[in-house]
Amino acid sequence: MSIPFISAEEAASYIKNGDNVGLSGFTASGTPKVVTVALAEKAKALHENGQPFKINLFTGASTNDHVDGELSRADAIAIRTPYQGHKDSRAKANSQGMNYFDLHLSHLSQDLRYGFYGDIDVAIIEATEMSPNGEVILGAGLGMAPTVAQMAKKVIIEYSSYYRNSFRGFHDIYVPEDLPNRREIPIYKPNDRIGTPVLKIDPKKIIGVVPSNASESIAPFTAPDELTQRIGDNICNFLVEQLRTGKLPKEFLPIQSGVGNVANAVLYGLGENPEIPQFDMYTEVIQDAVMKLMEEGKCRFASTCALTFSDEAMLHFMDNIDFFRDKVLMRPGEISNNPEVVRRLGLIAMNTALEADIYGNVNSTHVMGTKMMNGIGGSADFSRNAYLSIFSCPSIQKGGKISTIVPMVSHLDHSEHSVKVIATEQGVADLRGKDPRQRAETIIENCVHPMYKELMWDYVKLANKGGGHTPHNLGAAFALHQALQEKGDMLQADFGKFA
Ligand code: 0RQ
Repeated sequence: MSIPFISAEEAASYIKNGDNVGLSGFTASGTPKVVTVALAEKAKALHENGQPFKINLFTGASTNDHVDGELSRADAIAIRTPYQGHKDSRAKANSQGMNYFDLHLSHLSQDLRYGFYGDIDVAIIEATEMSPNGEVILGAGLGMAPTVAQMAKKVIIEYSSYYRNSFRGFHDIYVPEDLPNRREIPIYKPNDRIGTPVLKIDPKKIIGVVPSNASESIAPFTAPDELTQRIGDNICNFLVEQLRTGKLPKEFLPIQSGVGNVANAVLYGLGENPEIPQFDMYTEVIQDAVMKLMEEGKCRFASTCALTFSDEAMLHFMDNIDFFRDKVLMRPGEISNNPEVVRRLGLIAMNTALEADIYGNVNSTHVMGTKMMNGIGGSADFSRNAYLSIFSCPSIQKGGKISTIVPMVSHLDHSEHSVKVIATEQGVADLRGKDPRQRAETIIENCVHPMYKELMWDYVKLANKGGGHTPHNLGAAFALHQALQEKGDMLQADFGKFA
């Protein structure tokens, strides 16, 4: 069967107002790059003619400017899930111009297969190789590609010629069996292969192939600065102590690491610390730092959903692809983030907080409890089920006008039951085995910035007047947030009227 090459504009013409559209990819990696740009143009033209056009967009995780950026600016998204990280889609979600619901990344494939959100009308899948019988080699990220390709009524392939070498063998495509007869996901080590290297798509559903030669356009991460280095060092020293005291097995445990500069700094720190043994990763995203750790022999293997490499690092990966063939495996997000596997492998999960409270609850998503930043992403898939879940952040933001440790988080993503350790550049609070009042003490002493310590102790004294297992003064609990809102500085909080 021959599948025609078509233009991005023709591909976009098959996507209708109100369609549910599912994409391959995870972060920018493996995400379509040309059809959605044409779709945004189509939406703008229709809107200028007074006609409605919006799609419902389902992806593995965040995307790229070609997807969330273009479609948000064109006001072409009605429903969006499970995660976004683009300034324009963030603005849409916060101005109520798009119905965004923030979901654990491991959940969406199953939710879709069981029809929670309707059918998938069109799937757009980035392929790096393809045969006429619909066998596809995916690109640098999988996300939900297997599920949306299987469910979609129509499939559009974006055929990428950007990569100089073949990705064949880097993917492990596996979809869990249907309920109620599902068996265990048979991953017992990070490098276990359980599926197939190719994605098989019914060729009758493929309406066309759109050529693309765009890179992922991921900017390089900056080297750790003094602040992120201090957070990274604190976490590394803590992990070394866990090894010394036998709380971590001497072989170490596989690592999950979120994205961003702190995550990068921790990885650099692990690489440089001679007391940290060689390790594996079981994670959702690997960034530039991991490639370096592999070349240094520190990281043996990484199971991931995407290679979120900067363009420069991706070229290096391609140049040395044979070195990485037995060291990297990409899985669908449903498997890379699967709680069953996370618990079995006993991961050390390291994620980032916007704010944490004195009892160990964490907000990763909502600034001042109201404005969406990105979303929960995979952070709770991992942290709820990890052997050790660590959340980190700088102790202050915006030049000290914000303390990231507050009396009560203004939005809750990770409860005290999932958060085992909090780390800032000030130090580390190990919350295991501590009751709420002991947790407050260790968090304030070890993690709060010196400029906020007195204020935090004043809150504890006030809260303790009311007694209880987890003491709070409900009037004063958000006094720091209120001071920021009204006076532009949390340090101006005044508990006087609550005393
Ligand atoms: O503002 O951009 O104006 O400078 O928030 O903060 O410190 O640069 O942190 O980029 O690592 O992001 C939690 C958002 C942290 C991210 C979050 C302001 C701060 C700055 C960014 P500016 P930083 P990072 C893997 C796992 C959830 C998903 C997840 C995230 C900006 O890590 O989205 O973990 N996590 N996924 O000044 C007001 C506060 C603030 C604040 C920071 N308390 N109040 N503003 N900022 N704290 C990935 C995937 O799932 C794919």
